[in-house]
Amino acid sequence: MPDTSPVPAPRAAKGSGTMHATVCPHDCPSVCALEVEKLDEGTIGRVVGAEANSYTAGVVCAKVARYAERIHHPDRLMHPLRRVGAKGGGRHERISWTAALDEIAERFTRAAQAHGSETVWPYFFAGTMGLVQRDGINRLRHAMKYSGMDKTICTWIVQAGWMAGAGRQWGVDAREIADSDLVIMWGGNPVSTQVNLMTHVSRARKERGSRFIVIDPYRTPTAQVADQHIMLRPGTDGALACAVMHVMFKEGFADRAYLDRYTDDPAGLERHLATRTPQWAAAITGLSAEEIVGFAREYGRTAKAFIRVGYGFSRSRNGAANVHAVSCLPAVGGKWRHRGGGALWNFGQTYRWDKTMIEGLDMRDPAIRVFDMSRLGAILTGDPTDLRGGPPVTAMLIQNVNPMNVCPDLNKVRRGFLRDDLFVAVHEQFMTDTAAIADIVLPATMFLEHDDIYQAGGHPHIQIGRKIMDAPGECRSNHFVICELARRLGAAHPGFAMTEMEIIDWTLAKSGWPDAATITAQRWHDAAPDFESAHFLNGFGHADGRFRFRPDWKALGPYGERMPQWPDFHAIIEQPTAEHPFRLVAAPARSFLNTSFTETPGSLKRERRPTAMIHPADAAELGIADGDAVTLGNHRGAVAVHATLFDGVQRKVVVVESIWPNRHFPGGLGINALIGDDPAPPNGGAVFHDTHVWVRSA
Ligand SMILES: Nc1nc2c(c(=O)[nH]1)N[C@H]1C(S)=C(S)[C@@H](COP(=O)(O)OP(=O)(O)OC[C@H]3O[C@@H](n4cnc5c(=O)[nH]c(N)nc54)[C@H](O)[C@@H]3O)O[C@H]1N2
Ligand SMILES: Nc1nc2c(c(=O)[nH]1)N[C@H]1C(S)=C(S)[C@@H](COP(=O)(O)OP(=O)(O)OC[C@H]3O[C@@H](n4cnc5c(=O)[nH]c(N)nc54)[C@H](O)[C@@H]3O)O[C@H]1N2
Ligand code: SF4
Ligand SMILES: [Mo]
Repeated sequence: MPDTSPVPAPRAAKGSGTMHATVCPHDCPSVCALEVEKLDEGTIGRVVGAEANSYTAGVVCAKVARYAERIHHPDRLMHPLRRVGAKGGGRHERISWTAALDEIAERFTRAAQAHGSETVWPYFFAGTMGLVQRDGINRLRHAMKYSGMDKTICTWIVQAGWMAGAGRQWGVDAREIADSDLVIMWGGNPVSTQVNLMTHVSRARKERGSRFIVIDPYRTPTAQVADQHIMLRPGTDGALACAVMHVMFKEGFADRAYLDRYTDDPAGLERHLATRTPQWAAAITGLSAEEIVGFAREYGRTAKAFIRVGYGFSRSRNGAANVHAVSCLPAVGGKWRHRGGGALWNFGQTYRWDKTMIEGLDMRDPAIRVFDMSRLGAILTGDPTDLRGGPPVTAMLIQNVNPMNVCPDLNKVRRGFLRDDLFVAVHEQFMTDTAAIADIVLPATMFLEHDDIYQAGGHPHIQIGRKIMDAPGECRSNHFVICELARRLGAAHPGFAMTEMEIIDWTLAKSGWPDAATITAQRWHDAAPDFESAHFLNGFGHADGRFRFRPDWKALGPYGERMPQWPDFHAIIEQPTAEHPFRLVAAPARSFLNTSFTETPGSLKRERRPTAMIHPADAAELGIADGDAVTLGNHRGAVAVHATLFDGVQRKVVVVESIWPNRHFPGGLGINALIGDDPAPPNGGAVFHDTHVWVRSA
């Protein structure tokens, strides 16, 4: 239910500064409502969470609380740069904005003349989550018929898994956790990656004695504070979920009336699950059958049981099947019927945006090829399947993403970027690994220096963040760069002549939301669906309104055909072998946000250095002591880090929290050098936690 209570102004500043309401722009489900202290025209002080926002509830993560370190960082890019010397040598000289933009436009024009427009590839992701600054690059792409991309690097696999069953991208509001008796964090680490969820969990534990269970291959900071940590082998969640459902059917916890009314084939599911016993799942997950049965009974008997579906357990080759299997649980138990019961992955479809003006969708040509962004290395090294019979990529504009760090198979990505016939322009806030290999580098604004509008994944608020200060040096916004390039390239669309605020107002009006002035005055707009809709009590998102235990995987993507018909353990993960006996989980680090904050002193101090967390018994076998230099490797590459002995993992599972810049590794490439870029079924996506490796004392 939307919260419509009147919202007070931001709290008062402590000293002579002023407090400004804004929004955290980073790629995080929390999308916190912030209050930022402005000390003078060019300086910020404190950054705090808005107490009046019912989701943020006055809390922000430590790294954003220290934002002054990032926005006023001495290494911020201030001027456009042009490469001098060899590609990848990292040397650049200062040039003017006019020279930089002219050169990009000229190189794009020449490339398109030589190879056709699809040779140019605008590449972006969610460094800022603002819709105008993030997605405006697509307007240029559509106007110029440049190659497009599916945004497969983050939410793609979990989305396929969730949509397969539920068919609509929303769910139970996390604020309803106040009414939950059991909260399950499945494959996610909110203490590190979306701290606000923990506010709601902590309140429920205090106020109604709710239990909190974490399902994760390692003892994360979230698992540490849970009532129970189910520490399974990575990539085996499908087996655990099936065994839980097996017990629910067998022991009378299945809600037969609900199943008949709301699901596709409960009888077929029950038959299928007959062989998916706790013993079967124990062998696959490395858990004991007793632990699985105990968990199933607790879930089975608790009506108000809330599952927060994380991203982590989707980042495997079988991730979509795992997510779907987990999403079946609240349907089998009829949990959706209860306040505080059900599940949440993401609120994406709540917002019903009309993004025509932002993305230039009225110019979209469906004949133009669309790449899988996670296959960047394969694309740049000319894999014919990826290029789809089209020309090689010879020119790129990169905004809001740092692919030389974050993409899978970094050796391949680097080979691609070092091609002599490839021109790359990178628009960035810092000299990232990607900016360092660029031909032209452009300095970008930060969120307090431009206007934008934000939606959230973890809660249903629409928020607007206004520019509150001028950018330092010659930093310019993404919108500026896109519009200036459009002018030089002759791209025509009304969006190129509008300000950010005009685009925001157009988008709000077309999408049926209040206008920007109203939302700014209210500080946010709560777009929560009503109880019946959020709980799918009016039906799930498929034409027949029924949850699908037997999804139409083929309809969800080209690799769907290979997937199991029913929820199952899909045995296509990169299993350990004699040569590669370990499984690597490359999970997010608490003080970084992907690669952002890897430059701030506070975060660097807390994370210290790239570290492999290894079980003491495995370390003893390998003759590795705490703090030793070790190498992890497989057929894709080798990466040197330091070992920490850690008993919060199963044997033969190793965890390296990420994403450290490449310069922190002696070999010059980070952990993603070990990760495969093969597309996960049904529709592609990157498998960051599904890697087998060997571990050696260095
Ligand atoms: N090993 C491992 N690898 C992973 C993951 C993992 O868990 N483990 N997670 C994956 C996931 S989920 C994701 S989403 C990706 C994220 O990968 P990225 O999108 O690359 O991650 P970020 O560091 O959030 O943002 C990238 C850059 O955007 C820049 N930026 C921020 N705001 C702006 C702006 O307004 N304009 C411009 N031009 N630039 C801006 C920042 O300075 C930053 O360098 O990484 C993936 N890679
Ligand atoms: N501090 C911090 N915050 C972040 C980020 C960050 O890098 N650092 N990244 C941001 C981004 S882009 C995103 S998408 C979100 C992601 O946030 P989350 O939803 O938390 O998801 P992940 O980061 O992918 O994975 C988190 C957990 O999944 C676990 N995991 C890995 N494999 C499996 C498995 O097979 N089964 C199970 N059950 N668990 C598994 C990992 O061990 C890890 O603890 O966080 C955002 N917030
Ligand atoms: S928790 Fe996420 S949204 Fe909130 S301030 Fe930190 S990074 Fe930003
Ligand atoms: Mo992400």
